[in-house]
Amino acid sequence: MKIDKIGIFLVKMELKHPFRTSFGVTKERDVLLVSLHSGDKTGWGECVAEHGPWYSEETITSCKHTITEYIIPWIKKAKFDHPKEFPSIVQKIKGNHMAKACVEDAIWDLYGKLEEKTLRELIKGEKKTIPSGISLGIQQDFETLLKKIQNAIEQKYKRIKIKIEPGWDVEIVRKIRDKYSDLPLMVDANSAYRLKDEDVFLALDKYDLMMIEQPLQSYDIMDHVKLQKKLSTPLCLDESIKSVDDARVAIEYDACKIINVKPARVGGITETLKIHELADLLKIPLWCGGMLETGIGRAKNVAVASLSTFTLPNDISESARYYTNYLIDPIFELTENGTLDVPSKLPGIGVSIKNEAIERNLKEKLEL
Ligand code: OSB
Ligand code: MG
Repeated sequence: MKIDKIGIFLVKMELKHPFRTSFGVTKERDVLLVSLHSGDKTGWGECVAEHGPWYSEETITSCKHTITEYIIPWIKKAKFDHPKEFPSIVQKIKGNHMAKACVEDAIWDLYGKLEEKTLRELIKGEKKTIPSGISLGIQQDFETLLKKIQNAIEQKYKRIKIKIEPGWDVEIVRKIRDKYSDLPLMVDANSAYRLKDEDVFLALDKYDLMMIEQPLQSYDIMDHVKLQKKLSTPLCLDESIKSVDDARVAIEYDACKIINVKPARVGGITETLKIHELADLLKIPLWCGGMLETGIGRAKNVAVASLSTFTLPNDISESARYYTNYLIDPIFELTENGTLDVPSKLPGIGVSIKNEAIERNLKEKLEL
């Protein structure tokens, strides 16, 4: 693949509502976008890192540094024909998965455009529509959460995930279950607890949750093993799984029964495909997580969620959920069945990029 020109864009995206998790509140995101140009074709990637190192070690500033100082100069020098060769080009860079994934995404998109194939076709995703779930942040009070749940049910989201933290957990779930006894419901702690807090999870175990996501610290695999043994509710790991090897260890030791795959967390689409193969072999259900992506990252996630092992509802909501400034056309809209259509008309990620929407909120632009 011949890359003639590379663009880096830092775009300010204001969220419609603050999104609160156990590790902090997000009101706006500075989104880093990478564009790779070959002839008249352009591939796009979105970096999902946050402002601070709360969800993982990476930040938007560390990603910009790693991308501009290392990844871009290295891919400019390298000769490669297929996006699957990208991980070997950047192999010497330890970690920095979100930085790598952003550039790898742009390479896949560009490759799709050059080959005139959709990303779903390139990765052999089987589904043409994907089930959509919604992730609801921690709210100021239960009434506000209840309204958001009611709206999500009316919109036909296939499952509701609520964020939990100490003080906003068992009682909240009990009150939701009082009102909605059969609602497909799950919780995500973003590592807010330790094994000594197991009583919280023993209590949650009674509420027929689909799963409990990332209750303990990301490095506490053995503590997740101990906790899973005491629960009938499946544990799902998010932050703990940074590679196919992490997935193999977690599954082998029974630290979880389900994996939330975020392609950016594991370093890109190529590593995601390895986790898909492992999950297929071991019959582990997957779903695609989200990081408050704009349409660019969302379109990539939708294609990934079309893989056959991604059987559970994904944290991929419709475009209107977080932002009003749409970077893509067409936007993703929830169908009456609570699904999103996997783009099939345009190659690559299957959506057009609206340059004027990027320009509107541009904070910085680099050409490399
Ligand atoms: O843990 O899944 C998470 C958002 C930011 C950081 C971490 C997480 C989340 C979400 C939102 O839950 C998922 C989404 O709708 O994009
Ligand atoms: Mg999570």
